[in-house]
Amino acid sequence: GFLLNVISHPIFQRGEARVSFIESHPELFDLRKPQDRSTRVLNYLADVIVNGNPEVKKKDDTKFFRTPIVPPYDTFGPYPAGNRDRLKELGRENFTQWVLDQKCVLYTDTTFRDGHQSLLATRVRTQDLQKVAEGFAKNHPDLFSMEVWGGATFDVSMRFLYESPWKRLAALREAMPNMLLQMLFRGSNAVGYSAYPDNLIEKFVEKSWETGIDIFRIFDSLNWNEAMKVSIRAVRERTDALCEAAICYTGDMLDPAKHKKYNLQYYLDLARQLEDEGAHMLAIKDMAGLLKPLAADVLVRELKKAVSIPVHLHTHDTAGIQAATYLKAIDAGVDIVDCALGALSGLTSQPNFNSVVAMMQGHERECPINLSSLNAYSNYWEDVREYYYPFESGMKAGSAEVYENEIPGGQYSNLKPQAFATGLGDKFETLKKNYSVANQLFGDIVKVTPSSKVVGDMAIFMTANNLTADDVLTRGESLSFPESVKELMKGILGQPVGGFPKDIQQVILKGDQPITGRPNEHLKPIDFDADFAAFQKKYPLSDGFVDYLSYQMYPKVYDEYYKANEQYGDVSIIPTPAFFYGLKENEEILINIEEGKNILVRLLFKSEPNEFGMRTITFELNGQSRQVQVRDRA
Ligand code: BTN
Ligand code: 3PY
Ligand code: ZN
Repeated sequence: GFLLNVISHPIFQRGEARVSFIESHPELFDLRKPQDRSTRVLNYLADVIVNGNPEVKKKDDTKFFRTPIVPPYDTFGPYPAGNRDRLKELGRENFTQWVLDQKCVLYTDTTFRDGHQSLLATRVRTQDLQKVAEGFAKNHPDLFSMEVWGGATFDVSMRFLYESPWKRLAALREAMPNMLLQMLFRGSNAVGYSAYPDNLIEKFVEKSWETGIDIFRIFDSLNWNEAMKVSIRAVRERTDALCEAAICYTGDMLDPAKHKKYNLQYYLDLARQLEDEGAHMLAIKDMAGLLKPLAADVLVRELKKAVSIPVHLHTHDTAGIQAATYLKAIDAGVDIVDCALGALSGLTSQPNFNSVVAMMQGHERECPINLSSLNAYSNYWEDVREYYYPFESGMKAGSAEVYENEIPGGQYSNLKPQAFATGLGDKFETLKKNYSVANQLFGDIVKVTPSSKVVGDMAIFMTANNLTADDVLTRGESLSFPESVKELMKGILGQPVGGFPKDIQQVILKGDQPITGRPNEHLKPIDFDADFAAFQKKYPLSDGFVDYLSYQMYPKVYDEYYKANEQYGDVSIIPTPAFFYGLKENEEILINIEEGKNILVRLLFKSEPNEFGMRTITFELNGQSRQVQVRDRA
């Protein structure tokens, strides 16, 4: 067995094995047969049953889950034509003209991306999306688009769910061939938190398109258009997808005390530049939900005059009044608005799709949408949402406080657990206040991933060390600031309008010189041939080039994801309750292990730990008894 392991190892087969090879590969001594899929699934379940899923901090054993009901649809029938068919037929320019010609307002459904990113810390798993994807595409082909990918979904799916973001996209692409699939792209930060070489950005755009993206919503976290040019050009020149460039909305345009930097003229200038740069559509990205109804009226009306591309409005309902913003924007001529299905809407998520459809009944721009069908899908999500209870933010009502702290919806649901993780659970109020103090220290910047994360890091740092803004400025020399804060001040995330305040920059950089050009310019282009080959050597079981891109974005996260997959196989097939909470004694689940092959797993018995701390878990697998040994790490 041992010899067989050695000679079948790729390193040995390439003739590169030395004695140290054997020492450094303890898995060669694993003399068990290669494990099949069901065995690895049992290993995963046994581990969760004994040790819990590390992501579930507080398990509620009294929780009862209803079975979510997938609304009926014609399984064998064809897909009705949707906007993806229209885009293919008309081409990009004629398609956007078609959008402009529509009298009725169009809708993007964000449930599959921003909805759960903003309410459930991005934890929704592929299978819960996939179950309703085909039916939704068949029942609602009249939507403008579905936002399904990008933003935080990319790393969270690998980091916490051990799922491939690329497989998720491919699965949704297959299930929704008639719908436009949209992603959120952070310009020169792609789906990461830092600047990447231009040729990596280009490759990422290309592969995302090939895997299924039809619309790239591109933004820069400081509204620095310079940083968006490479990705805008990549979408235009390397794909047939639509390039939707975003202006991020912050502050309060109509408040004379606040609008020194971020006023109407500022937004109009940005928008015109993006149109000149080649954007097919313009997004107003109101990531924190600060665009009030009266401001929306002015902003949309003026943008519609300033540019001749469709205007797409995105907001978060954190304060609770964003349906009013939509009504004003629709009256002012906005072309498309972003909504999330009822059960995943509201609060830090998008406005309620179902209710917005009802609001529009009788309006001259009403778009015919089957509301009772939407309600059935909302009910599905209401039940699915229960599975994810550990990831709820605890926010119970809308809050006008957002106008002060300006925390983006997608960040809010993460900040609370982050506060608890850093021991600041009881200082959340102070943390929120410090978020706005940190923002002012940085010169009042646009706050959206990744700049929002830096403001959050600074706020945590100040809260943990009991620092005021004055302390930072006067005693800063002796403080060691978080790495992300140093990078922001150095210019690694780009330039805000007017630059960073010199005093804080000096205090934080301590003599290190900031850059003012594009950070990506200083990064060496990747040699894809050599680098990809090295990746394949290190990760022989990867999914190839797309996984290589994941690795480039998040090397450590990818490495852990890869190891989890080696150990447990593809855990995305495990039903969500079992994935997070394991099984109760005598509970039985059905797992679709591959196309057309199901296994039935029942937990029979969990033993006490033996003298070595190992527990024996006894399952019934398709009626046969199977035992798995697991170390109890408690
Ligand atoms: C790792 O982070 O070590 C690899 C990922 C494996 C995580 C799973 S989640 C359920 C089970 N319990 C654990 O503590 N680890 C595995
Ligand atoms: C992200 O980049 O993940 C966002 O949702 C920003 O709003
Ligand atoms: Zn958003």
